[in-house]
Amino acid sequence: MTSANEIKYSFPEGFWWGSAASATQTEGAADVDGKGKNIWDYWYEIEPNRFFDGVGPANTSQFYYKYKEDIKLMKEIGHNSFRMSISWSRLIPKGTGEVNPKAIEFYNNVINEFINNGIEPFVGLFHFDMPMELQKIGGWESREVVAAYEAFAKTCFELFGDRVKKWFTHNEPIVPVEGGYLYDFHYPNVVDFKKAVQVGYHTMLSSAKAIKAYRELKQDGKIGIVLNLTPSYPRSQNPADIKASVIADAFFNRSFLDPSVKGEFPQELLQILKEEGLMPVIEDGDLDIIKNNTVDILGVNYYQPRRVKAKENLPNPEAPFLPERFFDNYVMPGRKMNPHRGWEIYEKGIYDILINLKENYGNIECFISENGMGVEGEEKFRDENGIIQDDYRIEFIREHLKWVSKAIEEGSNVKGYHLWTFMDNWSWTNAYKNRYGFVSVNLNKDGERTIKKSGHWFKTVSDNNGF
Ligand code: BGP
Repeated sequence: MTSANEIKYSFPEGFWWGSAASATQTEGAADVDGKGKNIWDYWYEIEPNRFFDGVGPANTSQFYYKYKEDIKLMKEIGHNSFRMSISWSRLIPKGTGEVNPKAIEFYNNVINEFINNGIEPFVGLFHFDMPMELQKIGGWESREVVAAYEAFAKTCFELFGDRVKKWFTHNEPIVPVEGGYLYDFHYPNVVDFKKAVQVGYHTMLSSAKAIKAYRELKQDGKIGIVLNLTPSYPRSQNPADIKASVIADAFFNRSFLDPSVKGEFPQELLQILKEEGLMPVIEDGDLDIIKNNTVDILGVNYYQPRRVKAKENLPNPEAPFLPERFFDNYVMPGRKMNPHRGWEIYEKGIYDILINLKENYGNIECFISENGMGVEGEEKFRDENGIIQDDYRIEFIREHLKWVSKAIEEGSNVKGYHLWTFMDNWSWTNAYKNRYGFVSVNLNKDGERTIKKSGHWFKTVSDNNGF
């Protein structure tokens, strides 16, 4: 173990060390104890070919059965906090109406197990997993679904809010917009910008409504949202490149960040939507709800930067409207890559985000809610003692934490670091291709768990509150 005087980067007392995961990606038991179907269960049924190696969400990593063992392992690797999500279609199988008693029992057991092990559960309400019955009536396109979500959120607060003191309305709400309505990587696989805008708007409204409901219950906790803030770097300081990056930022970051923290949408975005006739349907009173119900706390997911440049060619005026009408993605020569996921690794991005929050968003309380590295074929790094020697992951985390530490020195209000993810899990259409965990999951041996080298390393970091 590193001794205290060797600690070069130390973190503020009470720093949150842990990881994050989501229900659909870890629980398994997708068709058990009354759980309803969500869009992932359904999409896999009709198009299994869309998923890596044809592996679907039915079993994932079996957290439903193994949660005790998993929470014990979390404790073993130094977690003091962990973000999970509640599966809407497990708790309320049809999305509205009847609540599933088996799900109440399961989530009560899980939350209690966390608390008994000294790990604070942070709980998310929506992590890409729309109940199928609600998708049938339009999912986030529909105002009825906003009402259903508000009722679901309230049910969760009432059932679990006595013990859960950190809630998150959504995880990366831009992703279902991108995946489901622009770029065809989530069900319902629609490519339609107008619908995308309505979906984004309804999601944002639902977040504000859940926050309002939470505050009305006076439960004495904090409520926030988790956003994937992907800094938009221009290729150059040429005004055309800068303009491209400002627009990309407005579409992909500020679309949710500004209303969540400041209660209003960015002007740059509104202007484009108005000019293009793409404004969503907004009902009377909505904007006040958004204005008056901003977040207490922000989760920041950071994996990669976005690099952009001014458009090289005029867009085809007949082609479907996509944000890329205003910029091209820029492939920077010599960028550092994670080839398995195809994502650039740029550690300083995490610092840039935190400084942006400090300077332009009132230094809102925040934490790194996801950061991590998915690697294919990790079995080849397993040593003779059965431990995966994932030194690349340790380096990845360490290099990001150095920048987090620098941001703290400069006054950032960042309170913790959660890795994506605790154990290898099912990554949506990538299924089990890339492994992200501190703990490996052997799918051929009933999901056997083994702590990787990074998990052991993380324990020392957490114990020393630094490295
Ligand atoms: C985030 C999601 C996670 C997780 C992670 C890794 O966008 O919140 O659910 O999956 O990314 O990405 P992927 O699984 O696509 O490799």
